Amino acid sequence: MNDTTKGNRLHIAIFGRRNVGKSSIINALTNQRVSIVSDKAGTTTDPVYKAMELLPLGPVMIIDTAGVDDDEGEIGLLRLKKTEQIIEKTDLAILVFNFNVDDLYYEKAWYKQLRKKKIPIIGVINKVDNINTEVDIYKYNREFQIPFIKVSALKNINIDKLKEKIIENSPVDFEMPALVGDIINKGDIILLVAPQDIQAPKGRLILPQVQTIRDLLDNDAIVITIKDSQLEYVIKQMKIKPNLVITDSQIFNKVNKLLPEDVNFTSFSILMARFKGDLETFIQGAMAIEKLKPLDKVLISESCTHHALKGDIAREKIPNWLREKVGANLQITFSSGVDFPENIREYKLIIHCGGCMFNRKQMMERICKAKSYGIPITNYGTAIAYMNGILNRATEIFNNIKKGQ
Ligand SMILES: Nc1nc2c(ncn2[C@@H]2O[C@H](COP(=O)(O)OP(=O)(O)OP(=O)(O)O)[C@@H](O)[C@H]2O)c(=O)[nH]1
Ligand SMILES: [Mg+2]
Repeated sequence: MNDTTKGNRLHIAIFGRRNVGKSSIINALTNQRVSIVSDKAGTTTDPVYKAMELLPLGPVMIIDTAGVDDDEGEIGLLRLKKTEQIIEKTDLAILVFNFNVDDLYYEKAWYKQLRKKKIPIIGVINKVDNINTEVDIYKYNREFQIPFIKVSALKNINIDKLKEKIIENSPVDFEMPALVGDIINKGDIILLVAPQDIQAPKGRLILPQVQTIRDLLDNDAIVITIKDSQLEYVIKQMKIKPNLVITDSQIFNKVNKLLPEDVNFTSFSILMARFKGDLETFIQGAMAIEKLKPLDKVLISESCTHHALKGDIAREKIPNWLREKVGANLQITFSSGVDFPENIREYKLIIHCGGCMFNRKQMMERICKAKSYGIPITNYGTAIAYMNGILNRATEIFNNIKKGQ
């Protein structure tokens, strides 16, 4: 990291000649009017910073810059210097090309500079809505060893694909949302329900449980961990109500019935949905269960390869619940580990595990892929909550968090 003040927030800077549509691309990516757009060359003169939540990626800093060909006169050179300084802060660069420019002098110069700093670059050929013939992508591939994507910021063509490329090419360690620390207060009493059944690994807790306990303790909560068989007793004995109950998703229904209605409650898997993925997308994805038809194809995907035991959540429980709801002939396919189908078009829904063995980037790549094909995606816990009719209750706790934090 070359700038300690920026933390882990992914800095995405956008470079290119005047008028190629840099500001328009930023507006399309963010779905907001962050930067001024006009057909006058040289509209953006100073770098424009926008800290924001780039869904489904998470918190990023997007930086718009002045045209790299705006180098005439004293002011031009000063402007260029400012743009060059941005390189120091850039984790990922978007280099925008004008398809009808043959002399790629500026692009090559910037490509070299960024390469020298080992900054990942995505080549964007904008304004494809204006092109009648196919863009000769070989022309670019010969000169630049970077991925290219053709987009139209104006017509919103391939902007989702560009987000996918951003995730694919970004460094792994960008900022992650909190696991649980931001939805609790210091001193809160948090009850964890962790069934130690046949699925539980011998002699230890599973990773989402361990991570949740650690994050709760780091945030000065009081953590009580119990088995589901003890829940009724514990609730009766407790003089004060727990501020939050976090349960294993497989016993969602049971816990829901045992808990008084005014006790907040969610699951480890729903915490993971936000931590590793995108809770909002997963909620929308779970709702797609309602629209499934009896012969539809569903993909159930898990990030680790483990031997499935009797009553396995992915291989047995979720398929049984789905078939009960939709019909016995629902086509269910499984994938595990890094092995994710190339072609996902055929699926009407993807149900993913919490991704505790994945980093956020890996999980995000899958979410973005699903989104760019328009395929709903959710995770185990979110789907189970939905099938049990308790998704609202299980996600209510997140409603109060300030957006973009
Ligand atoms: N047809 C078409 N026009 C576009 C597209 N993207 C941007 N434009 C237009 O191109 C012009 C320049 O767009 P800007 O986004 O201001 O370009 P810029 O690269 O930020 O320009 P400077 O700030 O001057 O360096 C505007 O008139 C936009 O409406 C696109 O995808 N298709
Ligand atoms: Mg601009």
